[in-house]
Amino acid sequence: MTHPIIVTSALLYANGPLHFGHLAGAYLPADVYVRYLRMKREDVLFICGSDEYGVAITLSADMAGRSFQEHVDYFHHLNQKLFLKMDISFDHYSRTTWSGHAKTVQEFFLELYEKGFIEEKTENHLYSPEDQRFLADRYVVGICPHCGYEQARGDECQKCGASYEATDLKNPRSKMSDAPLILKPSKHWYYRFDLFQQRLLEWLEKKDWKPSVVNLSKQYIRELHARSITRDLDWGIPVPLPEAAGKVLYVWFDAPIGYISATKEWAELQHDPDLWKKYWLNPQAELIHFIGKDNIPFHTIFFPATLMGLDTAYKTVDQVPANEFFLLEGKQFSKSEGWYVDLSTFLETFTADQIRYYLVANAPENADSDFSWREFQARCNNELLAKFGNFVHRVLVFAQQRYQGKIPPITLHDEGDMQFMENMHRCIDAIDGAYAHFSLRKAAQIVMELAQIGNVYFDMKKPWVLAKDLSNKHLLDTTVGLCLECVKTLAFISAPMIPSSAQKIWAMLGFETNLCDTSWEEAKKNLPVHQQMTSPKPLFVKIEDSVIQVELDKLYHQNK
Ligand code: B3M
Ligand code: ZN
Repeated sequence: MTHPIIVTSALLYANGPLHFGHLAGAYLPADVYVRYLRMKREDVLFICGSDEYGVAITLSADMAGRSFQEHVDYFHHLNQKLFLKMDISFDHYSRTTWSGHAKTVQEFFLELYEKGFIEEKTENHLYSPEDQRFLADRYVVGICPHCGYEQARGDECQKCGASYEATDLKNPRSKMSDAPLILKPSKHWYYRFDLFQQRLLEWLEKKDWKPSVVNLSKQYIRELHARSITRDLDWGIPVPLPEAAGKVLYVWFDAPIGYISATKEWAELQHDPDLWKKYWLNPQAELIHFIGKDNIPFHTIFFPATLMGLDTAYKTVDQVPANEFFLLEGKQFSKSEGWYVDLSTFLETFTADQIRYYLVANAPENADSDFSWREFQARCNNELLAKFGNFVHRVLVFAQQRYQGKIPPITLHDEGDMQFMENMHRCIDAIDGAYAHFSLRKAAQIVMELAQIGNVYFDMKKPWVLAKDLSNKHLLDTTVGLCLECVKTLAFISAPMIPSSAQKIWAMLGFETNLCDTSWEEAKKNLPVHQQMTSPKPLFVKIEDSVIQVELDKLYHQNK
């Protein structure tokens, strides 16, 4: 154990169901990494929760005909269930409507306000008399002030690319009701991010992040200015000032603080209310934020700058393994356009490990990647089933038939045997490095490489031929013994990515413990000779073309 590590995944907006794009971006990479750290015996805490405030929630609730609280309750519980089904092993999944979150956020706000980092300004904002509400940029359309395009968005024009304030739009209208908007003065509170520019630049210099993350962060630091952290909304954390009635804190001010409040809630559940400090008030601790690329500035600039304004020295982020976007058959996921795969329905036909493997092997680490039904089928059939599952099953079945399921001793070592054992240890060390550096694609390649090495060894040694001549007993023992060592090694190295299948292998090898709680160091330890294994069962089933065709028809049918 080296130092406390806190891993967070982006708090998921509670206004829609979890989908593959979310999993590929911020949740599965984090879960694989945390499972690996647990096997390395690290002190790691995995924190997440539902992000339940913000104008996106209010509009989604209005469209669903639910109250805001009913709406976030529905999706908070639905997504908790989906994360469980996907084996995403958070230590705590919180939510930003829990009372302790508002308390922490308001404490932060008041301290920053009293220290002079927050200033008040009254400016004109776009107001809909018909809806009787101010509208955020994303809900405004109008005529682009630069090119006259009539459907320009509130913050930038899709046609000429110009960016501007929503108040610069001509003939601004509500995106939902098309109601005309007027300019109305409103007081808001602005955080002086610009005061932290130098400190952020020096802080960023020491980071060894992906160039895409560093470059985007530097761009935001260069353009830092005071930004409004309050909104005219009737859903959010109230601004804790007497003159701020009706104002709430901007969701991106409160949500990242949710990582801290969620850890406090977790500590209370451990009956040790100060336990959170080991992760957040400890300079030796390590903080890792798993996010999608659209959330980078909020995690590398705005949240750290918020913490830098406080007297207490809170941990600021050490690693930001931000992923690119994950598309569906080449297009962005879109619930509203019916371009999505319903995860609950998906899990009625396929397994969590099948999609986990596919998303790991196809992770959008340095470029957008794509979910293709045909490729999903190919990966599951040609790799998971034909290479990995087939090797495990044929070895366990042979050992069951020839040795009544007892693990034979490894005695002889010819050149091929030594090479096989060395390959196992090489793959263990290689995947150790891949997991440690968030390289999921490489990790998946290593698992399949070792499975293939196992298949080649099994076919070369031909144990079914050796078994015909009793004088080959020691040779046969070694062949089967080494193949079982390879099966065990595959279970270890695949456990972070396909935990359910790895656990099944571990149980079939005769272990009654939880593989994911077993030390990584055990991976190179030989199996106990004569240990009784259990009867082998296939790990995966073949995905037929007809099944995929049904899914493709469903996708194109639901796409409006
Ligand atoms: N809910 C954005 C998103 O879901 C936001 C993340 C908050 S992390 C503090 O993409
Ligand atoms: Zn324009």
